[in-house]
Amino acid sequence: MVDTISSSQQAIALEDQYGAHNYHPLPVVLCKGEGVYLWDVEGKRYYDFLSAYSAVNQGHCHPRIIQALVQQAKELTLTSRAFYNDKLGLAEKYVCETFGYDKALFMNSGAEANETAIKLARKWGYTKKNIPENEAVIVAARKNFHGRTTTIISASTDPSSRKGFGPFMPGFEIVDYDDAPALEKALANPNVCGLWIEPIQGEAGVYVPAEGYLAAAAALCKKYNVLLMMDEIQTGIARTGKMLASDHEGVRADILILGKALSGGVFPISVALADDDIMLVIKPGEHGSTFGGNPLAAAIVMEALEVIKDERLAENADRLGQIFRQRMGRLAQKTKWVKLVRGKGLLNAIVINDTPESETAWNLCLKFAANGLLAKPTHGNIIRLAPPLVITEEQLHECCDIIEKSVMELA
Ligand code: IF1
Repeated sequence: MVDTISSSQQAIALEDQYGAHNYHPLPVVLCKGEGVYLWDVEGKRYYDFLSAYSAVNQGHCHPRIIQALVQQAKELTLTSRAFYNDKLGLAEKYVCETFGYDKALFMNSGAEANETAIKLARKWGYTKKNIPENEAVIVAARKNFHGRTTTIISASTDPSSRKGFGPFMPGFEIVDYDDAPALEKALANPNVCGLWIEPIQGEAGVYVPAEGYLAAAAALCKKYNVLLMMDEIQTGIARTGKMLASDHEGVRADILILGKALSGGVFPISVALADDDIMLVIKPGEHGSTFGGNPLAAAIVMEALEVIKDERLAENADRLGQIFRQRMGRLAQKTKWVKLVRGKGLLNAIVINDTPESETAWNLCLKFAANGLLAKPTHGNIIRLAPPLVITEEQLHECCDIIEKSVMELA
């Protein structure tokens, strides 16, 4: 017999008793989402300023994407790749034409798409760059976040991602992010097959590199015959005011890694995109997953990306992001609590003027929630602020008012 939830505390108690304690959520229990809004089980409405970490760029339960899901779900959801299906080829063509690559390899989670990129880069290194077998090196950035598998955390510099999970995968070298000279030194190693970076470091606190860094990194990759593996899982799909954050500098990755908003938060879909000379190093039977490339995901991803284009969400993110940073900049002038605002498009963060160990950012997010807006600190004193890209200017101002009111309520 299936129980139902009748109160927030009942839901929280159930998760506490029966669920792994691998998260520390805000004490909010959500039961409905529509556009920029979420409702808790008591019926309170919130503005969503996290967007499921940029998976819900199209807004919660976008009707066109839900329609695509429901329609396909009634026909065929999964065949495995032992056979063809009538949607995957269409979705592969669609994403290749949208992002300008020869081929796509669909997976499910962002971590799996990153793992795919690692395997592609390594195998390309052995077969095309003549790196000695098992000696390929991938250069990653300090403070990166690419997912939570044991290989991916082998390249992490965050103790909370790594501690207690060794031994780690060899073949990763760390360089400071946003430091082109350090990058040149690392890429000069002939055993380096890939440079694996985010165009903006999301989890590190929405750290935007200096203008020109991405272009310099791309040029160094070309100079040293290294694949640029760009993780746009959080920054892609219009979040930063362009279809890809790399587009702000006209940079084209050799391996483009996408996830999250590929489905508008409706279904786990991720993809690695590359041209033939890279993608075809993986032969039949060497990589894949049960659900990777399923017809349901294929139907959803085409509609989810059509919505991004039809509703001009990149343009909206660009325009409203500027207004948002202006409002937050003015707030920083008025209060000791907000040190600065940074970001691009509608991927922004405020840095709270307290130590990372302090509870201030957490307490401020509790005040946001009491005042009808949901956000959560990244590391310590940094609060990521990222609404669905369908937000209107009027709603954005209302949210800035909530943020301002909440900050002023801090002691
Ligand atoms: C959690 C962080 C954000 C990502 C980038 C790959 C992945 C992510 C740039 C992996 C996923 C999510 C994971 C989620 C919280 C969230 C997160 F706090 F973990 F670091 F956004 F910053 N590359 N980010 O941001 O994709 O396997 O999750 O589909 O793990 O708590 P995934």
